[in-house]
Amino acid sequence: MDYKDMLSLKGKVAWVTGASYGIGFAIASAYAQAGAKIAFNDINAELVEKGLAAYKAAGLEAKGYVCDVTDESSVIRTNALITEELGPVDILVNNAGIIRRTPMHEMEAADWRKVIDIDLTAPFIVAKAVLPSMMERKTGKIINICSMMSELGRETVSAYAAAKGGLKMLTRNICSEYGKYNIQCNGIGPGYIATPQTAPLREKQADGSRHPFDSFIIAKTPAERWGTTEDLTGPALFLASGASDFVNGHVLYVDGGILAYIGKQP
Ligand code: NAP
Ligand code: GCO
Repeated sequence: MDYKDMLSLKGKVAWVTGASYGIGFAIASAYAQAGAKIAFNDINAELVEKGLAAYKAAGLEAKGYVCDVTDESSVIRTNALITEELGPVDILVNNAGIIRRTPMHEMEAADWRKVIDIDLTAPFIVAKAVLPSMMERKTGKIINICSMMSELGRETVSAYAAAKGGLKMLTRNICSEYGKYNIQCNGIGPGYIATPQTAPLREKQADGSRHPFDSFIIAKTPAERWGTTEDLTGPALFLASGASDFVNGHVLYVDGGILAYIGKQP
């Protein structure tokens, strides 16, 4: 075993969904630096252009595709294009996601369905598209971006928690069903990470003080800080590489210790 090359992704094709910016961009950038050929998609041409410019500015090569991950025919088409242009997908990261913060008794069913569609049904659709080739080649890594809400609830995020809890179980089921094909499916459960998705929770108050939710997260996190997108890259690289070939059906929480901690004592 050459431990030096254990985390190398040389020659691998990685598809990271919703990776024009945020967590997906950081993970795809790490994979590119580890030697993988990168494909990413986003929901419209403007975001894909923005993503392509960001990869270029970072000195990295990536191919961008316009594809809504909830649209099965578009996902199948995109998978075929990636296969033609880069090769069959070896590593899939189901990263695209949205959140709605609304008290459950006020939430429209249409909004609930949208969150479930993007955060839970889409990972099924994209994984389903890449699985046949992975099965045929007897190799593959599928990484689902889960959440603290795969384990915990909180006010206003019912649909998101239901979707991310479901995604944890989809992770275990893909592992159960396809482990015999040497396919590993694992999750990453990020703690509270500073990205556009969580920006409203960190907005400064009118008097310049911290948002109460921001202070709450600092107090809930033994590391006493928000995570950065870079904090997720090492774990994501591990789960995409040969170093994790016997790790399957696991959710790796990258949360600065939130899940281990009862919270700051008064
Ligand atoms: P983000 O900044 O909002 O990025 C999400 C990306 O997914 C955006 O590029 C978004 O495009 C794209 N997307 C949304 N719907 C899509 C669709 N139907 N088809 C294709 N792409 C779509 O979010 P993030 O914070 O980086 O989060 C990435 C993932 O990590 C999500 O699954 C999120 O739930 C999860 N997560 C985040 C945190 C955190 O603290 N930030 C913690 C745990 C888990 P638009 O710009 O058009 O929306
Ligand atoms: C929220 C947050 C979370 C995080 C993340 C935690 O409103 O509570 O947005 O859901 O984004 O998923 O792991």
